[in-house]
Amino acid sequence: MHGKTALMMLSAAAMVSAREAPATNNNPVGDVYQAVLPGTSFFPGGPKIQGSITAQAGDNGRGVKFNVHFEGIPAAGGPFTYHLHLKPVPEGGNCTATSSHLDPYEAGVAVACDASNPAICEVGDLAGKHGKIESAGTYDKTYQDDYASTTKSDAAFFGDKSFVLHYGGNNTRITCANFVKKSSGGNSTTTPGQPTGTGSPVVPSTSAPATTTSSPPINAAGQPPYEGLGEGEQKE
Ligand SMILES: [Cu+2]
Repeated sequence: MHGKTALMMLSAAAMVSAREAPATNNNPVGDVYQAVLPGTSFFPGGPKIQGSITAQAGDNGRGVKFNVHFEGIPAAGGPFTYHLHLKPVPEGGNCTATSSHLDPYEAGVAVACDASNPAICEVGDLAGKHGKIESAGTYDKTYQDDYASTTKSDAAFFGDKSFVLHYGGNNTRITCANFVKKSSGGNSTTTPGQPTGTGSPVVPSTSAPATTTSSPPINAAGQPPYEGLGEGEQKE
């Protein structure tokens, strides 16, 4: 009896050998990635599901905020799952070519993803961590994922990869799409409130009348005008 208990403890210890995914930080705020479904089925006669996943860094660069929007979810075949996959969809839309799930810490699927302990899940198992698609029609969900990354050098980066939407029962791939970068936050590495200027206070006093009317006075605190650069050009 004692031997059996020890054996059970040993095998339990062996089961937790997979590395937990670390939370990601310092993801570039303002970089937006989006994957838009083609609106066709990957296999003949399949459901034509439309929609997209939009993703960007969470608050203060912590993790990633996902906005998931699907339309045309069928009434049968659920609950549907979707994941970040390792490879992009090639020209022609072959969802099989996207390989397996994004799983840089080798969580695998032997131990089921547990939404209450998402660090043990595959990074790419978004449905496992944040919910499968349970009902027909339109699906809308926004959530924070602490383990995915929009930092190119991070192992959990998915911005050059894809996602795949599957049937629930047999895991068949229904449709897939590539993430593309939609906008850049720029080099916004400056922190607010850092010391301004090194030289003499050249900012005119408030009594000086402005001669240009195009830009409103936004700088009553006396910051050098060049501090404001970078806010104007946001389209890329
Ligand atoms: Cu998948």
